[in-house]
Amino acid sequence: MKTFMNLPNFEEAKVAILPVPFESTTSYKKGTKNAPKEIIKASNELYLYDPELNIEPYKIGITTLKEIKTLKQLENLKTNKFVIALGGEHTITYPLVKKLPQKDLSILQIDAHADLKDEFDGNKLSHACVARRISEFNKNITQVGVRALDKDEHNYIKKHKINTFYAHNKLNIKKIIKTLKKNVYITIDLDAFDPTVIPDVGTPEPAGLQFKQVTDLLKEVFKHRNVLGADVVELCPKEELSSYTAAKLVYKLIGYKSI
Ligand SMILES: [Mn+2]
Repeated sequence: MKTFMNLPNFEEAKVAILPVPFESTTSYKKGTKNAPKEIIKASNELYLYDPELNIEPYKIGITTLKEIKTLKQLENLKTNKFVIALGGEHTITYPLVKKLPQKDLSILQIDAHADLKDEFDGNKLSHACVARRISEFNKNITQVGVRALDKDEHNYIKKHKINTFYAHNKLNIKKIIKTLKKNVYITIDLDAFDPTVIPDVGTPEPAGLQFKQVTDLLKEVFKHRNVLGADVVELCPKEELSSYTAAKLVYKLIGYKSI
């Protein structure tokens, strides 16, 4: 497999890109198992320089790990690098969060869906249940961009004081940051974006977030909190636009981690 931005892998790199082509419970459009490969392919088109930050973020050191295909292997992965996992379906977030120390940890979930269903299609580890599974051991969850959920999920949010910022309200970055504890894990389901920004996702949903809204939020999170890791999930690659935009988002994460 090619590496992110075609950079040579090296031991001392601070950031690790982890391809996770895991697809087992997709319910609508299929193909997210091809996402890591397509994001990495698109990453070769990125400019090295980031004018917003006035740096070349790749200089922090980026290495691309060998792909991981099972949830068990994900849970057992040991590395001291800042890992950005490329899904695959949203289920992969569960082992990635579970292995972290939960004390003072918040999960920032940028997503069109609440993913708080107890089960979906008879499966408790469905992509539509990932936040629910995480909430069973850590309820410090902040959701941004949500616009598709059941009444039951809404009741769960109220009952367990999940911090859900719906897409129909104006994005209030200050308010979002206030809900986050000292340490933060970031999971970005690409369906959070408006489908005009990233059309190729497993379960597209209209009236979503713009690219700059998300990067403005991420920039503030990295500035004010200690981010332990991140994932970018649910791309269902078809055209270059979506894969390239996902790659750009990953590079923005690396940039914000660098400053
Ligand atoms: Mn999701």
